[in-house]
Amino acid sequence: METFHWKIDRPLVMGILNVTPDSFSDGGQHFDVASAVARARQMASEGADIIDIGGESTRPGALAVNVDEEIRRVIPVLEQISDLLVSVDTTKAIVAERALTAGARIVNDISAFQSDAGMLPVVRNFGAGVVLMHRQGTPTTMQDNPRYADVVQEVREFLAERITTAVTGGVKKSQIAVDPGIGFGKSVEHNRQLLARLEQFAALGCPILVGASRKSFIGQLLNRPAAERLSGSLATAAWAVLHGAKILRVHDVAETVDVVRLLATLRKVD
Ligand code: YH5
Repeated sequence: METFHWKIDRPLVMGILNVTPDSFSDGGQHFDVASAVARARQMASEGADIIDIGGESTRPGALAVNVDEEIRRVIPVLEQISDLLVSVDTTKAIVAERALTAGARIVNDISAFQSDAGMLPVVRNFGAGVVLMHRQGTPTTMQDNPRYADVVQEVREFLAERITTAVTGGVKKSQIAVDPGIGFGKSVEHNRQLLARLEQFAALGCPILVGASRKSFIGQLLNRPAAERLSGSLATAAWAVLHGAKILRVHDVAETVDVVRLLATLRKVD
């Protein structure tokens, strides 16, 4: 397989595809492969550049899922959408390896190679793209009492160190995208600072991914429940693009694609 290199001439939209039982209407342990495939195809038709498939809930307070269950959720769906550009949202090397074998090209590792020592070699050996994200703590405890002296400086230094570790381990810098990890062990003010000073991540020299879609800091800043965060998510997406984001991880693909396209049109001076 050819090595994946991020080559980005316009902001990319990554559509979120959750394949966790709680994201399906029956609410039970059963979920439908066909409806997940249909959702992926719908996002692609709406203009998603990447489909990010995840079988482990990473919401605050969520419990870990075992590897067999994660594989059982992710791989059957992935096998049917391998004609699309797919990233796999996992921290487990075995899940990543199975997903890359089934046609995914990118690993979205919210632990930035810190959960599983096998992950870096898998990314290197498959020549996969990778997203390295900052988080403080683990999903169970991360929102309890997040603390930083300077959140932007700490997150930037962490990501610089993870890039160095990856490159030293044989991953090409051109395979790497970085992510400040909005909502992962951050207060509302920490999230606000990361976005307000997003330009300060450009010096890392890798494309910046922002995942702010529907997250609770938007709800808290606007006093909106989860179902009423579309406007806030789109405003955040526009802000992020204008301040250097190259990949937007979102639930609402059609609306976000409109934002990206309109910004591209407005940028032209001729
Ligand atoms: C991310 O930022 N986020 S999963 C809570 C919400 C809404 C959305 C309370 N995986 C990221 O999407 N991967 C997740 O409402 C991610 N960057 C990357 N690279 C959490 C999520 C969410 C949580």
